[in-house]
Amino acid sequence: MEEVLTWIEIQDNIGWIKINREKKLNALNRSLIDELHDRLLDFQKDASVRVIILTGNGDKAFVAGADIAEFSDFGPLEASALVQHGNQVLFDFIAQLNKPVIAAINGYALGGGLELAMACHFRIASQHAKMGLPEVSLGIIPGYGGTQRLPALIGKGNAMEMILTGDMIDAEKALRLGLVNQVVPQEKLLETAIALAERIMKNAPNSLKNAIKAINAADGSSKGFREEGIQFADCFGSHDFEEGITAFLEKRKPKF
Ligand code: CO8
Repeated sequence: MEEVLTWIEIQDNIGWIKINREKKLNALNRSLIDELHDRLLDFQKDASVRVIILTGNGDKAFVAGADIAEFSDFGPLEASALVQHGNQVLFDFIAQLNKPVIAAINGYALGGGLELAMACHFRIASQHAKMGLPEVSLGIIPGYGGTQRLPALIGKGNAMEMILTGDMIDAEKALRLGLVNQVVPQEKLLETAIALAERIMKNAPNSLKNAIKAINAADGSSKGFREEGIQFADCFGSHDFEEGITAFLEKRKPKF
């Protein structure tokens, strides 16, 4: 039987999606990406859903990144195809969805996991959440919009520091930088997300749709996203990529 990677529910006009791959810290593989797309599409079509809340199962991880094992032997063409597919059906799809999406970050949001949270329209983090874009430690760069959405949220200088060091930051620092909207204790995470959804749902759905479109237009041109795709694919096939990925899979530090 196929693994069920997401759990959904509609309650009081809120569409809930919980990512359910806890043993792998909810790492995003292609099946999970496709399943998330289908769930989001259903919620987009369902008029009873006014706001969507996306969270991870368990209290350890929202999403610890793209599934490293899945792309470990990829060359530039396969990497480019996977990342383009993911961007189209999930990351850009969420960013452009006509209903607000709130990420409730219940733990690690790393690499593709932070990129997923950044594609959402709001981010609420639990106090113990850790965020970062550690791709450079694997010999690649962010490919799911991170090089574009992070500077838009926290400014170019702060984004340079996070992406080039690959360091994780805690929730309080993420709040100071403007990466998340609120930080709350883990046990209050979902109720805080619901409270935000309720404030939003008081407003006109058509206005929310149009406001999302207009705010997204402030992101600048698509040139940056295109360049990210080119540089991302270029990393695959390099010696650094081989060493970075092999080191992760062998549970050791890479030697660059
Ligand atoms: N991919 C695959 N498996 C993962 C991932 C991941 N991103 N993260 C965790 N896991 C797995 C571990 O391998 C482990 O599996 P197993 O039990 O079978 O050995 C299980 O989840 C539990 O993880 P750990 O034992 O490592 O848990 P720890 O508490 O010791 O550490 C960390 C938690 C610090 C979060 C650690 O798991 C970690 O560093 N994970 C990787 C974080 C990372 O580098 N993320 C970025 C990935 S690259 C990416 O997102 C690129 C996006 C661009 C597009 C790519 C498309 C081609």
